[in-house]
Amino acid sequence: MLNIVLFGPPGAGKGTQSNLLIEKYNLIHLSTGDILRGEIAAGTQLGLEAKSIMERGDLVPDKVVIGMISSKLDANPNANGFIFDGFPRTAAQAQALDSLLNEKGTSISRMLSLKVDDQELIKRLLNRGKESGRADDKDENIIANRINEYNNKTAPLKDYYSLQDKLSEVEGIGSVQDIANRLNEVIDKL
Ligand code: B4P
Repeated sequence: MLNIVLFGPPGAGKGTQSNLLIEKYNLIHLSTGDILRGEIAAGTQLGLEAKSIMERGDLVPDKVVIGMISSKLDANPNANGFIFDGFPRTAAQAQALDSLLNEKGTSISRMLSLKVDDQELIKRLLNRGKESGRADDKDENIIANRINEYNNKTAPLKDYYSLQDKLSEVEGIGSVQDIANRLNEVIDKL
């Protein structure tokens, strides 16, 4: 199985690149952000709990997102592999993902980490905010909080995967196709 963690700060291009990778490698896309926004749109209890947390730019509790990923893994027993987009975001999530995959006799193949500077992230997210209406993309203070959450709780996961010799850092500035080519080059060598 090919199991990729697509990693990077908010606005790095994880969602954008995931859409290309799932086509090319026939993988299932698991985006915790998309799943949470789906719950909010459907007005479920989980969505109601997540809405205000996401609008502040904070992370949703580990227990909630780990449960979501666990049920998506169970729902796709014959998958060729998965792209984890926006998950894991904390050490507890990374450990839970390792044990969920281990139970299924598989593991993470590689973490691909997109490198983009803060100025470019802010520009991309404010731009998307104008079109998508996403509350967490409209306000520069909320974007700053998301970047802060990333630096404090999520970026250290690069060490977690590096210690397992599974980290590849990829330049995330350039055209969408150029970045896709860089990611493909790493995956094709696995
Ligand atoms: P996510 O949905 O994961 O949102 P994101 O990190 O902001 O977006 P993404 O990174 O996918 O966007 P992309 O770069 O593709 O999370 C939102 C919130 O959900 C979190 O703040 C948190 O509250 C919650 N959450 C999600 N997962 C969680 C978890 N595991 N644990 C706890 N909480 C969780 O795109 C950004 C923009 O850049 C787009 O407009 C795109 O068109 C543009 N872009 C992409 N590539 C580009 C390029 N090469 N050049 C120029 N622009 C580009």
